[in-house]
Amino acid sequence: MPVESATDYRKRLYELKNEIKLDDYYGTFKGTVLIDNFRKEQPRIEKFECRDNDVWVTSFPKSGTTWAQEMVWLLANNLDYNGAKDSLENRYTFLEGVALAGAYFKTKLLKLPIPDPISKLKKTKKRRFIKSHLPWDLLPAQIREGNRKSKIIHVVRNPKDVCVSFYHHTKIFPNLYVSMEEYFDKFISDKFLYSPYWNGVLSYWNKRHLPNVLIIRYEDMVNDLPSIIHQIADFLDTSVNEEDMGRLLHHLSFDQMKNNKAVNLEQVTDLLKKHGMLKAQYSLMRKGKVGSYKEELTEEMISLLEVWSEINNKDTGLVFDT
Ligand code: PPS
Repeated sequence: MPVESATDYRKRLYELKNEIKLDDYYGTFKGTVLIDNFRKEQPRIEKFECRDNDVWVTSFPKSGTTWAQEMVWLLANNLDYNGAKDSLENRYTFLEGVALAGAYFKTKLLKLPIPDPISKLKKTKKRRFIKSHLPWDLLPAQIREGNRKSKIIHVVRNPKDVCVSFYHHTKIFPNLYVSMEEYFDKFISDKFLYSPYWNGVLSYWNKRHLPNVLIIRYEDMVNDLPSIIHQIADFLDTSVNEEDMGRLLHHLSFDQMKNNKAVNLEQVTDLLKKHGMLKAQYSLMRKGKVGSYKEELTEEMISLLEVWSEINNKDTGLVFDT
């Protein structure tokens, strides 16, 4: 890109930062944009009692969390495919879920009973599996201060594909679903749910040296899933033989995951459909590719994302193979 246009894009980013305001249902928590409802939850999460054998799967939304969750759960549970027929929502507790989507669905969807995640986790006797999209700075104090050996697997994905995937995900949140252009401006000016993307990702990347933190890349999962499976298995003190590997790869393939009701969010989307709340065609397993952003973002959007990434990801050592 010629230098003068990079300068133009920087200028545009700066303008957008000033122009775009936070929607009024949002609040900012240690710099992260979340539904204001999180205010009640934050002190409880801060004080949450972790256990050494807890397993966390964390990510910025749309980074391949569900895929990683299924892989991690199976590896940590002796490849119990029968147990994996239970929904992922039951097998994992979404730490901040009630404060975000929960509050919305609960009131709108005929008082759907969504259990309080923290009370549920306190009562759980078995090994606990926890999902969160919170950045490192908003995790419980015991994790941040290194008082527990809980294992944290953090998934990262290149921001261009995340940006597009997140846009499509907003179809299940009618109050967030706007045009791509409007959404894009919010995302790139760090005014969208869970923004800033770069803080979310780098807050974990900077902890990658900790023995209880493992960072995996979505792009590596797409390109070489067996290596990632071995890496996670090692991290969880287990192993996978050749025979097991074949079945696991098949189970985790895009087509299988897309048709697997225990992981594809169909139970939620069916409910939304039933209540006329799904505003457009939605599938959690949408494309499952690296680089599908090219089909939907304009050249200008791509250049803005590149300049934005250059500014925010300078000298961090984190690279995405796109
Ligand atoms: S969420 O809602 O934040 O939990 O979404 P998340 O699970 O993090 O990300 C959804 C994207 O992951 C893709 N995905 C897969 N890709 C390849 N193979 C498999 N098996 C797979 N499972 C999920 C999914 O398709 C979403 O990406 P997009 O680009 O939207 O297709």
